Amino acid sequence: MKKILITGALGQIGSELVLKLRKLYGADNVIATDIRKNDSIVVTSGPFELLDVTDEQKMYQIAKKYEVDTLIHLVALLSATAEEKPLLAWNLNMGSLMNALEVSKELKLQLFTPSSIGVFGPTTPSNLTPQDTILRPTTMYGVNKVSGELLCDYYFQKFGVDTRGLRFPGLVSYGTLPGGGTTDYAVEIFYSSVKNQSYTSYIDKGTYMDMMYMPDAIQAIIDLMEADSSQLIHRNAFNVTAMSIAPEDIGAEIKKFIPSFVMDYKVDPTKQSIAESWPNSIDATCAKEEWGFHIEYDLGKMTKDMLEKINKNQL
Ligand code: AKB
Repeated sequence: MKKILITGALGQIGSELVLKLRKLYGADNVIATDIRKNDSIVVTSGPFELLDVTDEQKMYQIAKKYEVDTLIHLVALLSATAEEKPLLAWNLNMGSLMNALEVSKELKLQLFTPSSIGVFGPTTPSNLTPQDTILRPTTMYGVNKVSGELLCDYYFQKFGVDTRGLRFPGLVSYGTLPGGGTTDYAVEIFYSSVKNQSYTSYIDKGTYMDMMYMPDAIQAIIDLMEADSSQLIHRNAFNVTAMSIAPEDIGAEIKKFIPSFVMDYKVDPTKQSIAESWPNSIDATCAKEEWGFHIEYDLGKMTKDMLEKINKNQL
């Protein structure tokens, strides 16, 4: 039985992952932490501790107190915010990962931390981007994520820490909203379509990026963490994706459910240039072969579910 500590538990991934893991492994075996506290079900349905991830000692103390064997480190400043505050991004993203790696080394924990399609850059092949390819990102977030992958490999090779990671594409979800990402438009568009029957996209039409629906992302984390270590060649970190789409593709799908939906564009130059430096589509073959990565949601199924859930939540 696993005992898991999660950082950034109130964020977009954490708030759904905590609940799923508590169902799977028992509420008491999933310790949620975040820098803030609220009255959500994540806080009330099992152990919760306040944790500033830049405080290594506190991270160590909580991990030791609960005798966890696994650390899922989710805290990160995303791409658009990191471009505005590069120094803060470096200090938070890299400092907190070093703390997670050190705590994992000391306490012999398995460690998962997300990487991102942000590791790729303008010189990376942009269609069906392979697992092993050029990693020369032009964003601070990308620099952080490439450095993070290398550090996780280093701790595995040098100290035997069982590090694992996924290069997530944009994640679409109806629970907690993402913040500060380039791909956030793919979540905003659903809320705006239900509320206003319209959406102004800050990403230009024809800009393709990979996306994935949150239930598939959560399942991928669980499957990767459960996978036999000896089968993993890539570890840090696997390409995973469910769809390669442009804003107008989501718009067309929404229109099937909301015929009055209209879309226009007011491009944000910073976010657009980040999006253009990322691949159009990535290849997840290694994840499929090494630990059985699979998805349940394509664009059509995701759109139907998102609109149903948002409508239900608004009742
Ligand atoms: C972002 O847009 O920054 C993230 C990511 C793709 O890592 N959603």
